[in-house]
Amino acid sequence: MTFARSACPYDCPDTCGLIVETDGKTVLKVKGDPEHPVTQGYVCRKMQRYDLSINSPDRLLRPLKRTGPKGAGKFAPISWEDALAEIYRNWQECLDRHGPQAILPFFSSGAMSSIAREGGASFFNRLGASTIVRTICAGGKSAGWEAIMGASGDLDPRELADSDCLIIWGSSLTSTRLHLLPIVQNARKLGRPVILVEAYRGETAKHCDETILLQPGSDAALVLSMLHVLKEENLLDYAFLNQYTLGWDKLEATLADFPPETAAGITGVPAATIHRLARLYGQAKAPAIVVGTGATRRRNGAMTARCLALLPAAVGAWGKAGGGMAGFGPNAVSPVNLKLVARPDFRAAPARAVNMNRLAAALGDASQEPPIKSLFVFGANPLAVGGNQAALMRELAREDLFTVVHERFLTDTARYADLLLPATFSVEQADIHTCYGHRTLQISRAAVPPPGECRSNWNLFRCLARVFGFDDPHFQRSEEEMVEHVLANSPELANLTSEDWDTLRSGRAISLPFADHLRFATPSGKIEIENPNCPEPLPKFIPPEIDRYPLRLINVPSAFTLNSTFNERKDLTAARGPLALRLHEDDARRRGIADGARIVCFNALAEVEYTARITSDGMLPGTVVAEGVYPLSLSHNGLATNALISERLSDLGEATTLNDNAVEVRLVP
Ligand SMILES: Nc1nc2c(c(=O)[nH]1)N[C@H]1C(S)=C(S)[C@@H](COP(=O)(O)OP(=O)(O)OC[C@H]3O[C@@H](n4cnc5c(=O)[nH]c(N)nc54)[C@H](O)[C@@H]3O)O[C@H]1N2
Ligand SMILES: Nc1nc2c(c(=O)[nH]1)N[C@H]1C(S)=C(S)[C@@H](COP(=O)(O)OP(=O)(O)OC[C@H]3O[C@@H](n4cnc5c(=O)[nH]c(N)nc54)[C@H](O)[C@@H]3O)O[C@H]1N2
Ligand code: SF4
Ligand SMILES: [Mo]
Repeated sequence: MTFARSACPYDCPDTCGLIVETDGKTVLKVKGDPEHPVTQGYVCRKMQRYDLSINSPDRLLRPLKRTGPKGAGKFAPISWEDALAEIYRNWQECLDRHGPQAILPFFSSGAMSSIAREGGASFFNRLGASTIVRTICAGGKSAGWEAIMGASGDLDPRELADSDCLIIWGSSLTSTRLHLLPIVQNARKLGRPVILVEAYRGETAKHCDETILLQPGSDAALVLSMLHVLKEENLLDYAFLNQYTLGWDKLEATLADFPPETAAGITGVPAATIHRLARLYGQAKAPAIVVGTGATRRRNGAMTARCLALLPAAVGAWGKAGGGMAGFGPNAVSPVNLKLVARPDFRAAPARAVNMNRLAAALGDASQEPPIKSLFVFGANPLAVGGNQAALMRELAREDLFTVVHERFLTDTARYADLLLPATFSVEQADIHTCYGHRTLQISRAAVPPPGECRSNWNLFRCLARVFGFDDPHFQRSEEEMVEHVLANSPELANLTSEDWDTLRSGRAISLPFADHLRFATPSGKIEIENPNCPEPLPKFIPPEIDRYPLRLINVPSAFTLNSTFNERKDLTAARGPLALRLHEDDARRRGIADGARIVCFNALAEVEYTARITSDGMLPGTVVAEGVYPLSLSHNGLATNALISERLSDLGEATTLNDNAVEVRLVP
């Protein structure tokens, strides 16, 4: 038996350290690494049986070529050489007839490690293909943060141990930020208040003193009203505001519009609760807010993030140990130079940028020059996670679209592939693991060889580079060589000690210094409350738009899956239960819906069937909640929640508006 160190590769803020037990050929067990400085040996329930995913009988082990209609999932084996030759033939024809921009790569966050995630970009940059705008996750939140805070790093969760008041703002952290839970529990043990501000009362609420439920999309009104109270009660830190911010006076003049009585009507939060929350926050010595992403996946999402960032500035929290904000990312800049992997310099000319949230629209737009004739998907499952699922399904079924998918399982998207190429798991390749939740960095080496004919992302792109005759030394590097190349040429690592390097090379994670929370990486060096470069120079409340459907649909991550990843695990999907929609009892009663009933949720885009789950206090009336991303094989009527999601983009950042969709619900007769 051998042991190897590794890291969880998934799109999760924790990037847990792992210990992989193998017999040299196969993975026997995966455990948490007790030596990891943050995750300390504990991993979530999804990864406690990572071996079941790695050794799954459903894993794709050899290249496959489609033999049935698109979507039917019928394939026959093909050799790698033939598959690569087919890609070459098809793309050469594409290049001749339409030029390289008729080819669109779609990649996202299936594997977050640096080379697996970014390496493919270098190939497509060299090819001159269209680019993909990757804003399906937190693009609105980041754009809002940057508009006011610049590229400043926020709190590493470890810093929260010093905070005397925690507000969890729209985060289901028992699912998505598990390693914050001990910090939350410890704060409560010490008698420090922990308040949850949410549109949905899920598991996280059980770990907080109080849950304040609001109407989805009304967060900015709550923030401005809290500021109104803080001003009235002399709880603003003018010394901090004068020294470290720009534009406060103008913002302050707008607060008169948000007395708690007015904000109560907008948010659904009682005026007395707003008063109490503002006082609690303003009177704390070092208050901290942990911001999830849910509230910012909206048409007013970036503005919501900008408004949230006003709170720690207004009370001078950034100046106090443990005070400030977490959830936007503690890395001011990436610790490793990802340009060395993605090679933007390979691009000879700027290319068309296609927004990943608008894939159905982009594929369907025959008038664009050139139209998209080939789609190459890796590390992503757009049919399951994007918007307008029914339209995307129609586009993917098009015979004239040559689709290649590099995957580990027969996902919803993979079923539409012309060629389906087998991908590795993280434990079968070398890579660098940065972390977007805390300031750690780790490298990992292959613990076992790839099974069957699986190839890692990087090895696949090296093969494609060879077939296309791209002989730049970049494509000659093995994964291990790429790891070394990137580590040796990342300026952010220049100050590592020799002890750090030893730790890193031993496969353990190192901790990097926390950001300096009084250095703001904006053009002025101050928190830019007023930003003249934004279409709206001042933060404000933008009311959620009214739609002709009466209910607001929001999406909540499931503890049993990670977006569409882990849907291959029957142990996890069985525990998660059927595709369900959670409704308030008032909304259910009005529609004659009982708990467990089969219902249809619909809007102008689609009709999706769910099992009804009724709660008396899970949300305010008017909100409905879908938890988790379900594969179509587990849907009731061949469509899942993402069929109800529009392709609209956020106010700044061209990001997803996943949580900004109106629907109606009726009983299935
Ligand atoms: N188990 C598990 N872990 C995951 C994931 C998963 O799917 N499952 N996803 C991973 C990914 S890709 C990401 S980006 C991260 C973070 O994943 P995110 O999807 O950003 O999840 P959270 O940060 O928990 O934020 C979601 C919360 O926002 C709330 N919310 C929705 N709308 C509003 C609103 O208008 N106002 C307020 N106040 N709250 C609202 C929802 O009720 C929900 O509890 O987690 C990662 N980790
Ligand atoms: N309804 C709803 N929709 C959502 C969300 C939600 O909470 N609810 N969350 C949204 C968010 S925050 C995000 S970030 C997106 C995520 O959407 P995606 O980035 O598409 O992520 P996943 O759904 O996890 O799919 C990742 C795929 O990559 C594959 N994969 C994993 N590792 C590798 C690898 O090394 N190589 C290759 N080639 N493939 C690999 C996995 O098998 C999996 O099928 O979804 C968004 N969509
Ligand atoms: S999904 Fe998140 S919590 Fe679970 S092991 Fe991976 S990094 Fe850790
Ligand atoms: Mo995400």
